[in-house]
Amino acid sequence: MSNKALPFKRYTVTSALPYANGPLHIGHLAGAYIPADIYVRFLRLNGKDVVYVCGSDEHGAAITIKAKKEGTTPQAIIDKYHAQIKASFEQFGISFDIYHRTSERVHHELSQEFFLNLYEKGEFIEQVTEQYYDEDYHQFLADRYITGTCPNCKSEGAYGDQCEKCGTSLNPTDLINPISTLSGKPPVLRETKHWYLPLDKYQPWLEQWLLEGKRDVLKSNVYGQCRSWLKSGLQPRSMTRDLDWGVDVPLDEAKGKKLYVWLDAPIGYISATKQWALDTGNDWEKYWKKQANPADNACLIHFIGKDNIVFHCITFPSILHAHGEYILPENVPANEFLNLEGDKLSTSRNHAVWLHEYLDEFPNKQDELRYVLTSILPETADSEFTWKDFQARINNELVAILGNFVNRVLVLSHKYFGGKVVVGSELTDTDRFIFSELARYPKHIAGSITQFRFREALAQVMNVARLGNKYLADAEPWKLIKTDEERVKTVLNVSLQLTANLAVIAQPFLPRTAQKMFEMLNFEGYDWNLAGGDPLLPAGHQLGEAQLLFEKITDKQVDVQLAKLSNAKAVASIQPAKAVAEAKGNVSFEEFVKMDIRAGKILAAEKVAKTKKLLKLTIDTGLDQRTVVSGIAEFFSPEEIVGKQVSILVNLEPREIKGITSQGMILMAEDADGRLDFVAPQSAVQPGSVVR
Ligand code: B3M
Ligand code: ZN
Repeated sequence: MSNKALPFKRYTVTSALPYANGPLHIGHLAGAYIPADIYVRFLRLNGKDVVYVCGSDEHGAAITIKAKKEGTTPQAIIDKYHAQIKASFEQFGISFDIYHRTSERVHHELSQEFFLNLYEKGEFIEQVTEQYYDEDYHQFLADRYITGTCPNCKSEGAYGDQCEKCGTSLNPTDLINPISTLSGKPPVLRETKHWYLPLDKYQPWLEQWLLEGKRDVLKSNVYGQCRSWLKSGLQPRSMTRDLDWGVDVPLDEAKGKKLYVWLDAPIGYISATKQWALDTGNDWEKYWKKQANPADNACLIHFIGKDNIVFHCITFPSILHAHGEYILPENVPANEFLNLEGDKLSTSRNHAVWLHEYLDEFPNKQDELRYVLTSILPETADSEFTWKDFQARINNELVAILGNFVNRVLVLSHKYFGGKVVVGSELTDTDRFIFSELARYPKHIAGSITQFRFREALAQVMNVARLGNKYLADAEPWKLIKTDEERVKTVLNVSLQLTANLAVIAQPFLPRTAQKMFEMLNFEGYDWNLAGGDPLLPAGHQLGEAQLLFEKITDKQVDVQLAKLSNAKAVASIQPAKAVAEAKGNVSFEEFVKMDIRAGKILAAEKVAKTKKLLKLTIDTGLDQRTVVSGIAEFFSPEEIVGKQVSILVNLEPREIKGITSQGMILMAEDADGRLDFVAPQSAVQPGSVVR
């Protein structure tokens, strides 16, 4: 890899710290994690000294609001979600060097050190102001606890720190018609002292460093946002809050106050690096501090979603700049948002594909999700995930192109030449064309990656697979083997070299798949520069076993996922939820299996005379035809239920009801209003089928 494309020898790469207040979904992955992971894997393959850090953001109103909602403590929330998020990332294979958390002591200390550094330099403006206070709850309101109308775009529901509609960063007092989310009432103003970062003072510096210096560096969506903020003029921003959750402000006169979460959270990148260095015997300062010789400075890259641009391009760099000892970000490749099936992803409405659920439901299909999400990354505009598209990309691209090609090459090599790499007759023009393409692609892909164009980079990797597929299909070695074995040797040799190249360049995108390809080829290609050079597999080289790389996604799998989403929608629309019957005590498995529940079918139904609620049913249980008296007459007429499937407990002691012997019980669901519905198989099953 040329030094021009990757001029630094050391890289510090960060992905936004997710709030530990909920599980990860595909929107997170597509925003800040998959792109960063591709980039980092690419850097490592190029021999760069990289640290890739992330961790849970455990402060701020995002956490306290969630704790309040779940009726628990902030500590319980962060412990629960930190563990879950960390496990999901690990299982999915995001290759952080450390996944840290901001509740750790090392983080609190470093954040306080930053604050004191700026404080002692006299950077902060100290100001007593009137801030919103909730009189019912006896507390000052964090920005996120106040909503109102955005002064900029006039949309409702803007928060005290930011309008999510237009992205403008706000102060609570900017909001029109503010409301406390605690009491639901308009808050009152009270005096309180805070420490402000003078962003207005840094404005000239920011204009130079960011607007001039990064004009051709930042992605246009990022640059555009920065320009418009600077154009509207920056205001001092308070770095402290009246809150009871967060990092203590390290000043005696600020007892009970906490650091603003957007002061401490980005410092979380540094404290994570510190902890990693401590764990591994590294020097963290090499990754964050200005070096004696500027040529030795690390290259700092922040991967984030678009709602975090202002904090990573303006606030945090201003803090680093004011501190003075730290490097500044070289780039902030923020992505736009990913939508899902025609709608915004939403945690509260449960309109999401949750990573932990995906990992459970599609075991060992991490690369498949990586592939699909990389193909649709919202790099320049919002993009959309649909399950149909997920299926199509896997079946038509991964299975049909990449998987199919690699499998055929390996299977044929084993079949014709005992799994050995063989050399045949001289190269034809077509063969030479393949090699010249192989020499060209790695540079192009590297160029796309270093410009953060991951979709384009992946498309090129797939073009190499397409090239191989076409080459093989045109050469038809399976026919040629009868007439020209020498030519088949060459064709398979070229195909194997192509496969080896493909494995090398696929690594950043499809790490598990590339690893499988290495196993099949009995070859290790952990160096990007191997691709496009001399043939990778020498004559006589013994290959490994052929394995299948991918399998098709079925219509059924897609339907299950779509049904899940529409269920979630249905559930979200039922509100407020009615009380649910209290849980009963546990039963043992042995007790449970004593229940003999079968699928049955209603053969006949009639009202039980002189009752309002009872129907007499004749049921085909598969074992026999029997009579059951059921209290469902208020909800179902006899006519409408004849022929219906049911679940029936067949070994319930027979009981006399209104002079009729009832032999068993039909299972019904009953909601809080007492409404009943049948609990029965969704498609026709044979009567007598066991329900368990
Ligand atoms: N915790 C995540 C978010 O806005 C926020 C990022 C912090 S990065 C230092 O979703
Ligand atoms: Zn707005």
